[in-house]
Amino acid sequence: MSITENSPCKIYIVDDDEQQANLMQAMTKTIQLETKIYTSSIEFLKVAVTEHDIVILDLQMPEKDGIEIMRELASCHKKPNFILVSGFDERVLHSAKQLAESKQLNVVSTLSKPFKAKVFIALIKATHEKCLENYLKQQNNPAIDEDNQNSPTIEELKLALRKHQLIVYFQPQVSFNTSALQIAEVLVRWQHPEKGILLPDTFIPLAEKHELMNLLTEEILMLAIKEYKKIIAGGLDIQISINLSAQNVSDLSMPEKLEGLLKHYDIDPKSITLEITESALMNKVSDSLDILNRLRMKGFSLSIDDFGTGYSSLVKLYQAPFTELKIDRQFVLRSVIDPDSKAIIKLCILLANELKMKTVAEGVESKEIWDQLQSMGCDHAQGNYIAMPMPTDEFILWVKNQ
Ligand code: G
Ligand code: G
Ligand code: MN
Repeated sequence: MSITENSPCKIYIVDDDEQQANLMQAMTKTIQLETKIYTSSIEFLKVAVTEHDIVILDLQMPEKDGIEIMRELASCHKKPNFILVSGFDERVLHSAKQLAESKQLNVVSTLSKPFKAKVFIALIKATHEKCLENYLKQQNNPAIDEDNQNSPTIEELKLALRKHQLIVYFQPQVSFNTSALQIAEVLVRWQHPEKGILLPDTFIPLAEKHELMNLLTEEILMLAIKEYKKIIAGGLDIQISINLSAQNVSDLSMPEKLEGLLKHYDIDPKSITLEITESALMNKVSDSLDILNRLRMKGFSLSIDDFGTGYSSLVKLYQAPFTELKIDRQFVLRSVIDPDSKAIIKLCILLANELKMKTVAEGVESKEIWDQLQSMGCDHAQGNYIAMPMPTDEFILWVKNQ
């Protein structure tokens, strides 16, 4: 049996044990998914796999083992979605997964042999749906393609700042308990005259590299304040959260500047949460603590963003006066298919509760994820299941329709 040649998300089974491979193929067949089997790892390495494909990979194989396969694929920038299978114990699978992730390879899940058909089928089904969805998303929005040859230059970005081409969207965060809207995150977009709406991933790293983040953040703050004023004028009583980058938390005068700006527009810092990524705290620790403490004293709430993806220690989390912990979407998205992600979320919530911090899950994309995180005691949800990021007018309408 071969997979449909034109399927955008192909499924490969790479296992030297023919019987085991046939069994897995028969299981996926029950949900109408075709697969292609490779019992030779060397043969498999010749395949042009894409980032949308799924590779069910046995770790233990004679010619080249699973770890070698992942290394070779990573070295030629082939990054499919792996499901690792092994007869070894869980720890081996777990560390193989860590290794893969250190090479920026995506391991969707791991399975110890023998596994239950039901578990395997559910995993393949969920993974296939997710891959297909990502493929469609990329088709509809080529700007998120990392290899996009069309990526903007720093000169274009500087011009965009001068011509005020940046805009802000709002994405609601609601309470898991009451579904009530609490706060909206401000997310920047670039309304490019030719390329359309560009996402921050295409220009924030560029701005960071060229030390343009302070200028960019000033512009975003101005936009956020103006739009927030419109939201308040629209009769809504909500708060907003704004993202800061590492370069913003190294300027010692930033808390005073920000306070002055808000005073000018008659906005109470208590209505504003500042989101700072874990990796931003890696810089000069004493400076960032100085800045964060003064921001907190002025009344701002502070959120640690993308928690779990950086390298910050528990000590740092304890030292900095954060009021909120945002669980990174990579864990949230996988919480319903990957027990390790679920375990990490559990720990994040426990830790946040101990430190009297609020928890926010980002990437709540489905009812399944909502139910999962709700049952785990997370406080607030943000994600496409609730609403996508929206321009101000659309956001106000959305709130009024709730
Ligand atoms: O929608 P989303 O693609 O908006 O955002 C992608 C990433 O870009 C997020 O992780 C977010 O933290 C970051 N980002 C979005 N808006 C801003 C912003 O205004 N400032 C900074 N520093 N980062 C932002
Ligand atoms: O700054 P931060 O990483 O918190 O920004 C949130 C990011 O998550 C934005 O890029 C936003 O577009 C994205 N996002 C929000 N909801 C969802 C979701 O349900 N699924 C996915 N994949 N991304 C989401
Ligand atoms: Mn954020």
